[in-house]
Amino acid sequence: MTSSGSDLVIVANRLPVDRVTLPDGSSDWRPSPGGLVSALEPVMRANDGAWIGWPGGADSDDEPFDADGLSLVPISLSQQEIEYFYEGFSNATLWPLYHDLVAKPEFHREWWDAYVTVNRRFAERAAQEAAEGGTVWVHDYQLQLVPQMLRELRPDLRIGFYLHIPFPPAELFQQLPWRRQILEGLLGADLVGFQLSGGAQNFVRLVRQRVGHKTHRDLVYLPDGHTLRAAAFPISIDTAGYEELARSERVEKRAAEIREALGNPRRVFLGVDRLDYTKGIYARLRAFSELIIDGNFDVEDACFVQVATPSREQVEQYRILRDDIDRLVGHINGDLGQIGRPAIHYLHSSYPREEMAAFYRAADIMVVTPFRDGMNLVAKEYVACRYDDDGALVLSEFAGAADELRQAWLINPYDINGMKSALLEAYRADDKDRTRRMKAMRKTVLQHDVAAWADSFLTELAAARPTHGKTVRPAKRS
Ligand code: GDG
Repeated sequence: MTSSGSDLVIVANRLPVDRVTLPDGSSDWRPSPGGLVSALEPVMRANDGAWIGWPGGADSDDEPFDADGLSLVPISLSQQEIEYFYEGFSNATLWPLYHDLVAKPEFHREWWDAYVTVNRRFAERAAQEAAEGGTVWVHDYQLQLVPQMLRELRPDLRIGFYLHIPFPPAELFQQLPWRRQILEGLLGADLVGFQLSGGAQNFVRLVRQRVGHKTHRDLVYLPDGHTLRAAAFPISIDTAGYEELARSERVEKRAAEIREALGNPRRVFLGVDRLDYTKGIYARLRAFSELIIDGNFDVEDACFVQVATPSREQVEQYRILRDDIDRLVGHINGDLGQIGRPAIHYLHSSYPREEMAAFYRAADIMVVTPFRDGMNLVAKEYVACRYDDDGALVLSEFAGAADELRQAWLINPYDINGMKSALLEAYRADDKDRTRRMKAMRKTVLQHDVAAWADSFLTELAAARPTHGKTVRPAKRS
């Protein structure tokens, strides 16, 4: 940040770095390469940007620092705030409520109080960091109160908000005891972005009904005279980056090794998810196992590799899920496996990006079956890695990605028989069918990459307040 502040401030729950402990016991930061970082990095650099977020861990009390030329501003959380704000209100109240009540949301007043306190801390820090007339882009469900809190502190700013998860229909959102406060929190923004237009429509309808503001299509007219726009900006991935990785010799070699280690079955099915109850892992493994039980193929013909990245392990629902999946995999492999040939290869672990690309390259059928998902980047990453125009994608209708990847084998994850039929069709599909579908999906993912997503959001944000402040400079494309 310069002494006069940053023209672009990103506010997200997590900083784009992880703390690592060095051999001498001291600690350092390592970039955590995610889609959001690679999308925003070029535009951050072009605008002297700053990123505000929690570095992980309790009471970290770190000073702002530069990592690889990016200016990072840590926000400290106490142990109780981690439990109430992060594990509690964010991940045990809002997460299930916004995902169609796949699990039952818990409502606790002390969790809400912590949510307000932590949102205020983020807003105050953003108010300090942003230059006069600058742009602040707030991300995701953990920080929905920040736009309004920031607007009160700094009316000169242009404020954007992007929700990475679905925004629920009024019938579900209504349950939230603090529904009005959340809506008002978001109303501090000039532009609110959603994955799908359905989310934007749900939001505008709720604002009309619950807050009473006048709305017209995607616009909300606020009493202070400013207008807010709510629109869809489907997020994407660094498509070219994934393809390049997939084409590398190391990844090709590793993909061949993986198939070899699996015993070179005719078809490899793959699932890659954070271990989360929204992702439909249990139902998908059951569907696969029933295809073996029904005699459609056996463990020499096909196996299922399920990568489940550890996630939110302090939250009870996630512990229960982990036990359920452990038991199911044990059960299926006990019943159906043979020596050296389990039906399911279950990996509860996280891997480097390169290894993920090798998994995508090794898999014939990618299985993505969430009960509800904002977008699902894994589906797009698989497509990006299939530069050979081969590979089949089985995709839930309830993932945001299904709106764009129409040529996948689309399924309803609640319908086990329907899912079985689609898995079998994908298993039996001929080369021509697979190629036709993959070609079309690749075209979509290549055109709509994450850089295009960030550009379009920031361009719309500038247009939402045209006569106001500075304009964010576009990223310099390499
Ligand atoms: C939320 C929304 C929305 C996973 N395991 C490893 C690993 N990953 C990477 C994947 C992918 C990302 O994590 C997961 O993204 P998803 O989109 O699939 O799902 P969520 O984590 O639930 O993300 C979702 C997204 O935000 C963006 O807006 O699409 O709907 O729920 O990139 O590759 N990466 C590495 N090792 C792993 O073990 N390196």
